[in-house]
Amino acid sequence: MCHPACSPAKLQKSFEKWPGWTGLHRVTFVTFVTCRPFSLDTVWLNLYRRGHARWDARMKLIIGNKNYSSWSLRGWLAAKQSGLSFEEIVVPLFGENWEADKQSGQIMPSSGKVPLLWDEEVVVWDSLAIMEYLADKVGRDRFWPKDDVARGMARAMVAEMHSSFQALRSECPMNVRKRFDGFEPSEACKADIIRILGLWAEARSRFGSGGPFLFGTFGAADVFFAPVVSRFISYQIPVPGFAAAYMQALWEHEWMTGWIEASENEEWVIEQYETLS
Ligand SMILES: N[C@@H](CCC(=O)N[C@@H](CS)C(=O)NCC(=O)O)C(=O)O
Repeated sequence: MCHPACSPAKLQKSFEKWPGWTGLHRVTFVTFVTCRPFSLDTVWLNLYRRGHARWDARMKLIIGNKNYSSWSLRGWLAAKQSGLSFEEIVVPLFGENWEADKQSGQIMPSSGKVPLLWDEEVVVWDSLAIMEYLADKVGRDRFWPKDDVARGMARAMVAEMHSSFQALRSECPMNVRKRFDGFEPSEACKADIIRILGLWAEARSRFGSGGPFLFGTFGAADVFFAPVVSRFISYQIPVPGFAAAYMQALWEHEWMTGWIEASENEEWVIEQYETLS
């Protein structure tokens, strides 16, 4: 982060006339005092420029249990990908206080669904809306491929994930820490799995040369398919080698390892998601 010789006030003054940084994610400077290099995340530069940077004004992300809440994982990964600082508030789904929690001011705007993002007076719910709100705030390139063709496909894949794959979602609820033996998918669930593997294969082969993720570097499509990777692991879905390699890269991503560890440490158990339906 910032070198001590470089105060927030000085930075704000320097950058208030700047048109903004998009595309670049980190910028390196050299201090005049010590000639030592230091780098800043462009998200912070843009926030200074807009005069919004206040050390105590962190966004709040309301999520459900990390072990079970797949939409929360998407919202949380999107918040991580934004590079912005946020406070996470975990509300246990279907726990003894769930009905009361749903009525609380912080969850009410979504009518009782998580995730929700509070950014001062702004409230955004629904994982896709949260990701798009954050992309508006920090720049599209942080989430989406720059290339039009790749971005078109990434957007379509994310939209399809958000609206489809009902059989997979209902037969294989996310349960990060669990491994189920003997899962037999229905024909509809098999079709969902085959469709997803086809999408992954196309993204990886056409656009994945820059890294191990769907479109090379980690982005919006990985945010949205992360819970599917968790489901494929939990329900021991056989997958071809390219998909296994992608799943391993995602599972070993540092944000995922943090989420997995937190899931394993949660004490809440939702019985209906602990057995095969
Ligand atoms: N389309 C919403 C779905 C949100 C959703 O269904 N969240 C689940 C948890 S994964 C929830 O809050 N369930 C509580 C309930 O239905 O009462 C999104 O993308 O965020």
